[in-house]
Amino acid sequence: MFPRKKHLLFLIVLLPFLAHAQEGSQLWLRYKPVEKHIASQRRIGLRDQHKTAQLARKELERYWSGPTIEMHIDKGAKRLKEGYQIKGSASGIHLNAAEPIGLLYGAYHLLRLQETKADMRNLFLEEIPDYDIRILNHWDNLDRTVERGYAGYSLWLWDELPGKLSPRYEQYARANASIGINATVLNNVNASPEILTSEYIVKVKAIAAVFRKYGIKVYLSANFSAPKVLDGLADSDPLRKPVQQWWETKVKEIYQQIPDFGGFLVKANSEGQPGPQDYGRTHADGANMLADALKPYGGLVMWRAFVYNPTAEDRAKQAYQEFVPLDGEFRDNVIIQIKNGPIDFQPREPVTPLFGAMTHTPQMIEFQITQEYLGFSNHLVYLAPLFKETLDSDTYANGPGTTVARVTDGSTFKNKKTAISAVANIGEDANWTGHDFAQANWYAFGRLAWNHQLSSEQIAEEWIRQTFSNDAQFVLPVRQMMMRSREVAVDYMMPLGLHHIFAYGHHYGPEPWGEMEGGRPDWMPWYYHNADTVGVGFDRTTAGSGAVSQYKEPLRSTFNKLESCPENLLLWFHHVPWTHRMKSGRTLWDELCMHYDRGVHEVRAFQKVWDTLQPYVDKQRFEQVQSKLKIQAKDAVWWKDACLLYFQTFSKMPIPYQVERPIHELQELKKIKLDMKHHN
Ligand code: GCW
Repeated sequence: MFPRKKHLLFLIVLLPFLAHAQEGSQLWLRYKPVEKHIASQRRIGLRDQHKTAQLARKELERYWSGPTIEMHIDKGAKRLKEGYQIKGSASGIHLNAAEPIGLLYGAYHLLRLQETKADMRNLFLEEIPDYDIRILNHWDNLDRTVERGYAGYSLWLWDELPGKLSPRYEQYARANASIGINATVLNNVNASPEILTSEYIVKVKAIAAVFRKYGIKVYLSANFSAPKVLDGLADSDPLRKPVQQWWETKVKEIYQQIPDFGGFLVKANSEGQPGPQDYGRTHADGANMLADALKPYGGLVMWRAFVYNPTAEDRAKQAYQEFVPLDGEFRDNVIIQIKNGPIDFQPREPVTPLFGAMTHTPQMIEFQITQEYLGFSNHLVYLAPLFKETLDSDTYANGPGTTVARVTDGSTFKNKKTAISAVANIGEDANWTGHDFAQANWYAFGRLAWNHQLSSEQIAEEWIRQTFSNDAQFVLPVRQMMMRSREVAVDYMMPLGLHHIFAYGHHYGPEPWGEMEGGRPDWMPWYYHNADTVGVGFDRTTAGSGAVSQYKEPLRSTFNKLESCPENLLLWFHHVPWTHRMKSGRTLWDELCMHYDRGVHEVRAFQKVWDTLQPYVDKQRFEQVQSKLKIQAKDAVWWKDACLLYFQTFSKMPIPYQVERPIHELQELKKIKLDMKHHN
């Protein structure tokens, strides 16, 4: 019995939409077109003809099922910046902004309220973004591999550009605009100079043109030795006229093609990248040369403080030592980009002492959304709590309350331009981020970049409701799972302040015993855990490396004393005896075992939670997440057994008998060498 002709037609039309919705490709933007009869009963009023304003109107025209909306631009309302005001009731809504992009952000805010079934009876809200520049950093190479990327190859199809524009460029721009992200760096900070050739500038121009109506500016990572490598100059010394002129000419060419180009992100004299120090110059000399070239066009230099060298000095101290002496020497269109922690995006780090130490230089946070040290796209780890932990960390830069958020959002040091950044987790996988739940981390970064006072819970709930379901039976357990997931990952990977004990190179899985012949000590796990028969941990107190002295009081004294140091950072700042009594009364060794064991059991609990929610999720995404949780559960046991069996060779203490027994042999674990060439 063949299906009737009209059923066949119905299926052909509907199927792609259904399949489309199931693979996660729509992210949090699963709006349904509003029915004709509803649309005909309301008006989306707008006079302004600007493309971005018209785009806002079109989004509302297509998806808004509420009352009439009058949209208005008031150029005088400068204090709104890119923000907006929404006032209204069941009879009608007024959406006002100072700029067209504010209307677009306001439109997505209204659609978010609609999709999350928020109470819209009495709307009076005003949103002004906390940061002027809210920027993603793509560590995408021109060969389309993505450094530390786990969602497939890079979105940017360089070979087809500028002639062919992938539809994903606009989908990417729309997703970012819906969460207020207004800038992006297209290429890896380990930058190929080639991106600055005329051929690539024309390609970048084509992408920038797609992004423009969504309010997104394009930046590029610039390789400091481009003058020499691209055009054969004798050197790239920032104090030499020919080099300065090369950059002035190059910048002029870029702005001829891309009038609203954002500027350069620069990784210099770090991990082998070229930079001004190659010529005996300072970071300020290098950054200021680029800043001067960009100044006439309003361009910015985002100069990275991720610098460290294999010296006898504690790696955690080196960025501070290099940059604090330069405070105040940078041009006003230079912003120093600083990772949230002193080492490198670990599951937990103390706040970088640099934040707040430089009171005359604008600083921007660099978070990592891609999970280089948090299980790639295999582990469910919701990062908003990590981002908030940094944002809310008090630096005491200007007395108590000078949190990292306040130091970087301009409210403490009145910076002219403020910015916040994160390394993207986006690739060409159908669901954009590899793991369906990794989408929440892209979303969370955008929402916190817009408003750093939002709570991790609220952001999780918004994302769950738009991406999966508004049913409380689904929302609550999933929100709880997401809210626990970062601590769970810390527990089964590196609890109590342990850090950098993962596998060499690709960084996936445990290797606390790691040793690379001739490798740099500061790339070796033992450099960080210093396990011996007495105890474990890195002594960064005044009696040790002295890194604590880079913090303002009372942080310095708090971290310096074993009894006052927060236990979740204990082994970051102290070398602690295995028999040390923790606050729980357990020895350090028992406490360590308890954390690893708890991590394993909580991942298993995630599996159970997710399985009970099968009725609420489309089949494909349910099974995708279920499979990832199996990997995560296996990996948690791998981490627990590797670390406990390895550290036990030093502690020589029994694993507490209530802890699940190891199922691996340490010798076998030491033989594991994952082949992940394209992840290096
Ligand atoms: O996190 C580390 C990564 C490198 C990265 C570097 C950086 C882009 O292992 O892959 O290089 O830091 O932040 O520059």
